Amino acid sequence: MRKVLGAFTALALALGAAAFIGLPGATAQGGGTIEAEVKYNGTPQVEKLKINKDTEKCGTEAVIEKVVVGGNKGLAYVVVSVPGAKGSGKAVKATIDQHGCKFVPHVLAMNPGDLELKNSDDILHNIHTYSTANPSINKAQPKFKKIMTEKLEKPEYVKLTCDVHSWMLGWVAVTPGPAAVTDSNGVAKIENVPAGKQTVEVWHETLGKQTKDVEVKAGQTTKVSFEMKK
Ligand SMILES: [Cu+2]
Repeated sequence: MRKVLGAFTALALALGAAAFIGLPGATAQGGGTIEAEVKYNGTPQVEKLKINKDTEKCGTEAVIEKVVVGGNKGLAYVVVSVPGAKGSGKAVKATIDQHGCKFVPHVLAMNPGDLELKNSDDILHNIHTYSTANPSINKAQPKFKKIMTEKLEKPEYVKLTCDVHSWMLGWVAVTPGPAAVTDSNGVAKIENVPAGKQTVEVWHETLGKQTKDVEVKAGQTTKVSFEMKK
């Protein structure tokens, strides 16, 4: 019996090693990759605001990134998610920082669970969320409180502000399935999406939401493109 168990363990270890180094056929859960490209045909909307509060940490100018358009008309800060692929992939610890009196990143995608809020500014901030599915949060985060953890357990696009610094604005997308946020070229990649028919949802803070159906194939990249309109 011991010998059989030993052989079984050796086989399990070998399989584990194959998965680890990514041999063909060892793709996690037989999933595929979705690569979404989001474009915007309008003009970027980035506002600059003079500030005179906590200037030693915040600087004297705040940049409000409403519509950020990069190379090739790519739209940044779009949340791309696959709501139907619930429970796939592994949960990652979601962290948002308050740095230079800005929420960093400006848009964060996470699965339902804990959101870690960091204060690396050494000044008082205040976490104020405008949520409806999740309980609304309105809590001071003094400079000595470097990290706070809050629960966001229901899928929702949550607006995040600070009552101390009126210009501070961030978004937390709590998505049931895997998600990613587009980069400055308007591209986001989601890996390990279960093969089969999936609906891809894109959401932007001022331009709204769109969906498209795609067919995901194991071990392959499925490309999908969106154009957001005003
Ligand atoms: Cu603040």
